[in-house]
Amino acid sequence: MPRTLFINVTIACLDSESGYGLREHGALLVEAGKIAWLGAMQDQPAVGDAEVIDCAGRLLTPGLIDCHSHLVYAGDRADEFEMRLEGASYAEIAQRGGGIISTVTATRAASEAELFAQALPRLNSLLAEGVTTVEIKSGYGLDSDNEIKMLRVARQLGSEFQVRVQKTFLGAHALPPEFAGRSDDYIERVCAEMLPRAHAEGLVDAVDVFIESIAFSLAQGTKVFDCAQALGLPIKAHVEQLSDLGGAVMAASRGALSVDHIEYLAAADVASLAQHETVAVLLPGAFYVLRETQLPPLAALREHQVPMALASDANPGSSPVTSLLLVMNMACTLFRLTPAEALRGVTINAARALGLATEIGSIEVGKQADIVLWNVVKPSLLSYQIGINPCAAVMQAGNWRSRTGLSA
Ligand code: DI6
Ligand code: FE
Repeated sequence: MPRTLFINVTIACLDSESGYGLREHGALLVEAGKIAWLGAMQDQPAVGDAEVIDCAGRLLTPGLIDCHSHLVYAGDRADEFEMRLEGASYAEIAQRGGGIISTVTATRAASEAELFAQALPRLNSLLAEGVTTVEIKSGYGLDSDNEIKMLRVARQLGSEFQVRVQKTFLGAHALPPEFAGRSDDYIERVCAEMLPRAHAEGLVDAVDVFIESIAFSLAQGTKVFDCAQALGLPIKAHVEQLSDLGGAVMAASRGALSVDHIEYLAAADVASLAQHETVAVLLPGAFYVLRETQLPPLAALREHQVPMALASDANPGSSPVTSLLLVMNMACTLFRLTPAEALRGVTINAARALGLATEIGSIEVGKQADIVLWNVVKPSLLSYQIGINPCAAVMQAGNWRSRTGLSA
């Protein structure tokens, strides 16, 4: 395992309660896959045979973390994109049997190899911009075999590429057509068979539910969480995306890692997120694609110091987005996050949303050496530019994943 000393580097440590935690003229030692030392350049330790990288003042950050994606699926929904441009809404398309269910049909018909091949360019797009951890949800299988198939593909992506994949079971994403009119029976199936089987195969790091008028009720979501927590699994939820059903408060009160979307969350309910240390995951890609106008309760989130994460929500319907840098820009422009909040959203707060903040998400001694060197000298440039990829080099767990930009 290489020992590497970075010198003459500007480090956004993300190790404080706000801001970048910026350290200029710094140095950083990576050893045994971890961050072994960091400090001012003039204090750098004697490092023997370590490789020394002169960063010429460039910016180093933690590896980016995409804490909410539906990266594994088959087909596309470009036709629905056109329908929405002609005036149909996302909910109307779903009610007509399109939407999530059309991706379920395509995903059920695909083999593991086909799903893997189709997910690959999307994963590569994330990796090219310095993503070192990605969460991938099931939810387009909606029966045991097909949910397990999706999660196996997610696992395979993580074992064949230098990226950490967190697998989330989202069996309660939509009602499959064979259960039409019997949603309670489907939830029973999720709890009694689908989740336990996927968990028994070691495929579940967390359990998600979609609580919404076009998906499942608050009571049904609660039932799935009962089952997840009985298995000792962390929970998170898609809530308040299109309407306010009280899902975020319910999830937070059960200690959910995160509540995601939350455009329709009432400001008065934000205190319960703070109380239970639940992360607010904002998904500006879906907000943009659906031309949503209802903003998440940002002032209340800030007032209560709820950690805000940002993610791609990469999916074929509401967010065909595989660029976290673009998501950072959208969060600033659409939600008026500061560039510092945006970077926190894809590093330390995304790590919190996955329950991994003791291991990754910031540059601190003892944490895993997931780091990105960028061809920029200050962090606001990451949120500000659109369409340029300034990623110069990426290290995952102390090993180089790409280093072509090191000498640039
Ligand atoms: N909300 C989302 O953003 C994705 N799932 C969900 O519950 C969208 C899934 C899709 O439209 O395919
Ligand atoms: Fe989603």
